[in-house]
Amino acid sequence: TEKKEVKYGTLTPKHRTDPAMEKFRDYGLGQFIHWGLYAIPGNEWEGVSARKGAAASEWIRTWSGETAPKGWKKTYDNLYKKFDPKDFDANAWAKQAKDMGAKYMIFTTKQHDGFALWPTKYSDYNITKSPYKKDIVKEVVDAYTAQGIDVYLYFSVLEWNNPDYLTKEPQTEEEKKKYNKFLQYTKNQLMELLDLYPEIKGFWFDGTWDQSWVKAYDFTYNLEKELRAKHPGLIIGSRFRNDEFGKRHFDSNGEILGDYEQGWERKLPQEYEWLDGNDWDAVMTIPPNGWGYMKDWSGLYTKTTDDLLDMLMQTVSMNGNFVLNFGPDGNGLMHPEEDIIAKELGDWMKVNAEAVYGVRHVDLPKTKLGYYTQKDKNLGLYHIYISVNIRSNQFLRVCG
Ligand code: JFZ
Repeated sequence: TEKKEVKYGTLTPKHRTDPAMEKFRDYGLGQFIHWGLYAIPGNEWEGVSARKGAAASEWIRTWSGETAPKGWKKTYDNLYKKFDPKDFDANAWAKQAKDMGAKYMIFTTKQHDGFALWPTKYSDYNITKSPYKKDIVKEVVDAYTAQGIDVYLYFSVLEWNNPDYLTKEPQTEEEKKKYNKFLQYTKNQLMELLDLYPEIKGFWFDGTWDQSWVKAYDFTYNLEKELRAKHPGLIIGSRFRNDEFGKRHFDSNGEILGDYEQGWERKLPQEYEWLDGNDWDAVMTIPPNGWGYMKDWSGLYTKTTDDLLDMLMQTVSMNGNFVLNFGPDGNGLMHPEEDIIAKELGDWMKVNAEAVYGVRHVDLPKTKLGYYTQKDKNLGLYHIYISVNIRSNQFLRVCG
């Protein structure tokens, strides 16, 4: 097939071989943390659940209809005045993640509500205006880095309450002016994050689906270049930008945009071939949906440790990283069920880590017993592990 002329296509090779990317490839297991103002309501308000089926708890600001409290959006936007997590201990989080076996973590610097957990110069809607005041992003980056866990920053481009934000492509001169201001603000914040936290390994972008951003391909193309120039080795997923034809994740020639495929969210590929040799991560919630703290898990199917181990092994057997989400509450404590799962995963990882870290896909027919992974193929030490998705069992080692 003929190659299409794409000016704003991919900027990086399909398979980066620099040390930063090789390290990414070996992580196996990661932790996601969604924390922000939504942690205070925990998907309910004054005894009324906003669940509406299984709507995502971090989207509670969009609560509408008969059950929504009066003036809800205003109430939500003022929650920062109550953000004072008295039990927050970044070192305790990092220790737990380490014990669980996470090699990297992704932390929400700013979700769709626009509230920044770091003292950004570019918006007043940030942590310094809360009673807590201190730089939460710094606490997290420092604590995890000290545990040897690589940190990636989640960043939502879209902001629900920013007057300069538009969802549609700007049309009038006034709209263009406003949106350009927003783009500059986004760039400033990203550069600021790289200045403040030079230890970070990458960004996990989100909220990039609106037409305003899609049509800003010239800006986003150059921004990607600038971010990479400022921070050599930076890792960016495929959810950051699109080409001039509006193609997201993959450009119009099917080339991956960014360094790894970022579309595996609460779902896993069935076939290795679907991945087309690209790097990837899978991000997973324990409840069906909902990334931020959800006080009440009753009536929802929540994944068991065995479910998650099965998903972890399926992921690493296909060369992906499995990233498990945690949503701490408004005081900074994990959900009690998350604590249990972290411990159980960690216990399993202590025995079976060899089948998870630095492993690669094995070209063998699938087995119902579990998943194959291999290591050290290049050294002629060819090991195949069969993980069994029952916690009491360990993987079987087959040497060849
Ligand atoms: C986004 C957010 O809206 C959500 O709150 C959470 O942060 C999650 C990790 O990311 O949700 C998405 C984004 C993309 C898809 C699905 C949910 N998608 O591409 O299928």
